[in-house]
Amino acid sequence: MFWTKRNRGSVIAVALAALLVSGCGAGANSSGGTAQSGTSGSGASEGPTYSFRLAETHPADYPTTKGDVKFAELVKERSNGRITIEVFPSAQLGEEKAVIEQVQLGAIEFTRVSTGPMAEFNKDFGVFSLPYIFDNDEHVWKFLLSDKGMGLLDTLQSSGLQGLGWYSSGARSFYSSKPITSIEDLKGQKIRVIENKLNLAIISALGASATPMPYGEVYSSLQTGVLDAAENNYPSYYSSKHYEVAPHLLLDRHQRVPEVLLVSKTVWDKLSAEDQALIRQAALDSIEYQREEWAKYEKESEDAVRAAGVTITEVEDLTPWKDAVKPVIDSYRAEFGTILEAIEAAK
Ligand code: GTR
Repeated sequence: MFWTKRNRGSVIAVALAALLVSGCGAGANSSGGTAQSGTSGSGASEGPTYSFRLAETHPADYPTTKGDVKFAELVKERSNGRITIEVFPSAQLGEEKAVIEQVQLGAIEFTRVSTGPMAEFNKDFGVFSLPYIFDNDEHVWKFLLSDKGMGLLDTLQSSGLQGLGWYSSGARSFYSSKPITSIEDLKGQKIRVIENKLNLAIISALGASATPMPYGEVYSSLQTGVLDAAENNYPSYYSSKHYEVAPHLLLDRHQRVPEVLLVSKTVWDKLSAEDQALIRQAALDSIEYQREEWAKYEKESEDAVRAAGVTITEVEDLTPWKDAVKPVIDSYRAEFGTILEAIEAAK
């Protein structure tokens, strides 16, 4: 795991690139393109040319990255090659929190991130970190595709971002370098969480100690004992190889934190209404493909970690878990009132 070092270099490179292009329109490269005359044609192949970048934390074979690539292909195809989006996988452009900041500035144009770190950038997005608010993935998707769910993508404008679509991310469970088979076993463990304040409250309600940390640092921290445990879905547990250093998985499925595809509002506002519609539709049309890829990889990764000898304990009774985190949910109920009601109604 050499991500951190490599990322530092990339972040500097990104910042420099941002300075260089800041004079020519939010990273948009109108290389020889002329503004659309608006007199004829469908518009898709007319107008400025753009070459954008999309930052992705996962490697190329991961379902979110495949979704990003599908999205980029649709945009390229439908604009007749005028708008290209290059996907940078494996956190080449930085860890999620830093990338979101760069996207807010317009230095990186697009990204796919978890809604977990987004909670620190837009308060409504914190709702997804509340534990046990969704029964299953079907429930998640019924909410995401509802008016309220799709409306959340637009509320990001006040945070300098525009949401384009949602991707699947399954359920998150705890895994540790020490045997864990019950809620009691988590007590006192140092657990890595995605960097947001809700996660701190949740982990402390479970009697453990939360360590917020970028994803790329978790493997080595588990290996060296800086952390005892972490939490994630099967695909990330497998793809990051965390199972090698934390081979005890406790399936409590405490969170279902969807993924979101974002564009910088600075970039978005410079696009024509036609290009915005084209990009938005391409994002929506990539969702089904990502969900299929997700379902396949979720199964593959579960099989792979089982085959690798991971100890997997299914939590039979979630009552003590739900009781432990209830005060956290209650303390956020007023803040997320109408969103929580919509989530409830989507059951
Ligand atoms: C994964 C998610 C990533 C990242 C990671 C984490 O499930 O797909 O975007 O947020 O979790 O725990 O940092």
